[in-house]
Amino acid sequence: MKRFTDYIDISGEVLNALRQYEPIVALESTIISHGMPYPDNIATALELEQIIRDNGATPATIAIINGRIKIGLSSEDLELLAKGKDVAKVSRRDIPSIIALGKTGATTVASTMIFAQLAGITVFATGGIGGVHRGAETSFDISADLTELAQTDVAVVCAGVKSILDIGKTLEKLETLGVPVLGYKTEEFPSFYTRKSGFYVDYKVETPLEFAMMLKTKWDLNIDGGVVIANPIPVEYEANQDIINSAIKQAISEAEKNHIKGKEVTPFLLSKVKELTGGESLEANIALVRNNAALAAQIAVEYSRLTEE
Ligand code: PSU
Ligand code: MN
Repeated sequence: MKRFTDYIDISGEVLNALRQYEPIVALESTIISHGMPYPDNIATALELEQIIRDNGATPATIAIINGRIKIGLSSEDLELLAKGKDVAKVSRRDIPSIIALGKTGATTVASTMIFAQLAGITVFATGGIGGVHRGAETSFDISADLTELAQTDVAVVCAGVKSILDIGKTLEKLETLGVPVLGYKTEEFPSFYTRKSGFYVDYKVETPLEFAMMLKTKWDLNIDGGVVIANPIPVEYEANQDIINSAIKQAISEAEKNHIKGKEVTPFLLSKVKELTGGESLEANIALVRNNAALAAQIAVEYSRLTEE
């Protein structure tokens, strides 16, 4: 009989950290293959790993390479994902096909959470999570990231959700699913490129230790599922709200015109917004993921201190 470990390759660096119960931070790979252009994506991927090390934790970038789940990627793996040829976008439901057929895929928030949990990693840094799309009342387009957050025990550090989504409905859905939405030094839920959204988090949290205490409490009580940790983009990197909003409007109307459906919707909107806003959005995007990697590492350090006793 095959066990789940037979499907997974863990890098030496990550394996070492797991064996010593040292803090680890998971990173997704869709952000590399579908989220940023080459070569900014590979440079950012490597930089995020270094930021995590500099903050006292071990980075574990996750993907499926030739049908193997990989936790901790080599520079060749990262290069392959960054060039993005024949790289599938893998959410929960894509996992069995991509693995069984020996293909290569980049993991979304949902699938990165699944693999992080299998490997025993509890903190994960990304840019933005998926959510409820605008017009979901007719399209039913709601990201599988939300149902994953309801059941998989991983804390996801993000800069909120992009306003390609309906932020209010996304927060309502997270409430229904019982997912805590916590803000780092903020009462307002951030909207990725900017610090504001007009919507609020459940609790404002002041320190990485407080986050770690909340995670420990949740999982000690067997309340399954993850947590959204919303970390606003640093002020100096905030993008121009009007430019972003008009790009998003145009991207959504082009998606409708072109009848984009299913898993293509998010990558289509992201690349249109990128195209329409040029360097402005890319620079903000890189700055916010760096900020998230640092906070995630600090939370992982506190969480492993709390749980080693
Ligand atoms: N939002 C972003 N950048 C991203 C994504 C979302 O601002 O790169 C990616 C993440 O990997 C996320 C996925 O998990 O898109 C959600 O896709 P979907 O909406 O198809 O579930
Ligand atoms: Mn969708």
